[in-house]
Amino acid sequence: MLTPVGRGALAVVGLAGPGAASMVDAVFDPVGGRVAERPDGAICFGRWRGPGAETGEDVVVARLAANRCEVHCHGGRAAPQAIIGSLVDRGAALVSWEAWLHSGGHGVTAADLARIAICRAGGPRAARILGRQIAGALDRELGRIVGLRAAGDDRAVAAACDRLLQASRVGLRLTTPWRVAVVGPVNAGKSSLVNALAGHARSIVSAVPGTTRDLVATRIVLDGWEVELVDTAGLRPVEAAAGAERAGIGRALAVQAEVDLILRVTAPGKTDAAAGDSSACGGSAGAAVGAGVPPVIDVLAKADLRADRCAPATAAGGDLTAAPAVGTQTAVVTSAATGQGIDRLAAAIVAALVPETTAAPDLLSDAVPFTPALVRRVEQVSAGRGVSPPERRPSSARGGES
Ligand SMILES: Nc1nc2c(ncn2[C@@H]2O[C@H](COP(=O)(O)OP(=O)(O)OP(=O)(O)O)[C@@H](O)[C@H]2O)c(=O)[nH]1
Ligand SMILES: [Mg+2]
Repeated sequence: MLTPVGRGALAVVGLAGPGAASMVDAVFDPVGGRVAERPDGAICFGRWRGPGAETGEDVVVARLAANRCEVHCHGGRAAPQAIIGSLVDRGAALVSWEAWLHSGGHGVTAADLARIAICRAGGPRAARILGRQIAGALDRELGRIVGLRAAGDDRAVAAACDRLLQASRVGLRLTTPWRVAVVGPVNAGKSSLVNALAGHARSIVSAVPGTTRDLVATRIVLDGWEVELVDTAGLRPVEAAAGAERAGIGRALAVQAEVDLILRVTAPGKTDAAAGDSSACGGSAGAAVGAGVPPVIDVLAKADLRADRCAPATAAGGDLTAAPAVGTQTAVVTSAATGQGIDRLAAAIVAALVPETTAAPDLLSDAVPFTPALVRRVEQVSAGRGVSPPERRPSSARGGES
């Protein structure tokens, strides 16, 4: 089945392999002639026969070729499953939709892989980049680099490969969200901050310190990029916490090593020392995303309560309206209560996670490797080992599609 499972207006079942059109004719009564006798590209309306005389389903069959058809039926589960069942009864084998996309008779190109990846794209920016790879950007660039190698232009090969490998940092994250941990002392306003960024009440907020006990993940899209915010249990000396809260603090500390960025939240009256173990945050301001240790953005929350406490931030960062740079001591001042600074924080998160968006916009506007195998292919070309030929799959016999 080529369409997502679930309720929908339409479902599409694909059938590929020798005799696909004839197999369809065995269970389908078309208006205007058998599918096997129609030209390629024919659209055939008719009735897919059910088990009884009165049963069946009105469908549209697209004959792509004698060995490749699509059956377009009603959405939901029952109609496509009945159609798939009748084809399997006649000998069709089920294959995954990914295998179907690869069954056109050619090898695995970057465009083929992008067609699969785009189904899992996180946000419009990722979809746009993968759309360009579907249109052939990466295949063309790999071909061009192989040509440069053949012409002996090693310097141009190195430059082109470097560009691709730089772009792959973002490319490898197009189908998995960037992860951002929100950490800090109990009651600092972490959950409120997550809710303000998400625009809905995802995490429980309360005045009781130690409310959040477990990791709470929330996926949002910031400036077109998919980001997973991970709310954590507030940090306080573990001897002050017991049971589930203590376990939660352990998870809050551990997750910081696994994320791309840390938001270190403090509230008025909470110094770093009061944070209990803020040094255990693990991150370091100034580190680049992806360099091993996650970088940190300091967030001074509850700005509405800190009327006379903005001075240190101003002194450290100067203009409070300016977007802060990761790597400086500048903190972002926010208030979940009034919305102050939330947009600025969102911009700072994107700038830290994907600095390429502004620093090197051209890097992502053309060929971008987006799977580890594609990155390896670039590395092979860069090392002078050429491009491995596309994998070829054995052509299956008759194949129904699931
Ligand atoms: N005035 C004001 N109060 C806030 C703000 N953000 C949070 N609070 C309040 O501070 C208290 C704690 O907020 P939470 O968001 O639950 O804090 P937390 O850091 O997640 O707390 P724990 O999960 O217990 O570690 C709640 O009473 C919130 O209503 C803010 O920007 N301004
Ligand atoms: Mg909380």
